[in-house]
Amino acid sequence: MSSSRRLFFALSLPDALQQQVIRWRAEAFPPEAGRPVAAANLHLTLAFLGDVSAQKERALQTLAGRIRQTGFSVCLDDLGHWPRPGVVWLGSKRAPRALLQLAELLRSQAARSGCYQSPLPFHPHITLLRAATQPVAVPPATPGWIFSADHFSLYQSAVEHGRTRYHQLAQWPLNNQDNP
Ligand code: 2AM
Repeated sequence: MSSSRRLFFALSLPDALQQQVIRWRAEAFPPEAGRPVAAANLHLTLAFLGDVSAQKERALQTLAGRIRQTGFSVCLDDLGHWPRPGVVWLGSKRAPRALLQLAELLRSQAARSGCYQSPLPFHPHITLLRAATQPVAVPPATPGWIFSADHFSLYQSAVEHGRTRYHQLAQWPLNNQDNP
């Protein structure tokens, strides 16, 4: 039996923000806009790893644990639609430099460990709707939600009873912004 797991590094959303986002989504988007991502599955992917062996997972966790990076605030003030994957996403007009640096580090560690990394530029986003065929006709929430990222996590993506579930496997702190 294979012991590989489908993994990704991500930022989670604080519970209160998660609830605000799903309430807004329910009001702003009609049912035909797409299939809503479950509240517990809302996250911002930093690096997608694909199917990873237990040995490679251990190595990637060790590397992640060595990262010393300052925490940062993310302003969710942008909204868009990607027709090809059919997703509506929430993002940031100006992603903080520290977020881009963290993702870049995790993605380069993943690439060096043999995990394929897409050549497309990294665009930090939270997928809100899948199977979304229409462009969004909804403005982003104003003035935008802000959340503080004080840790990042490793998740396993699993399909259980036909539904995608994300399980947090580990998390690592990001340093206090006032005391890097
Ligand atoms: P998405 O939300 O834009 O679909 C878990 O599947 C997470 O990893 C999701 O956030 C998903 O991004 C991302 N992901 C899934 N497959 C991917 C791939 N082949 N390349 C990059 N990211 C991927």
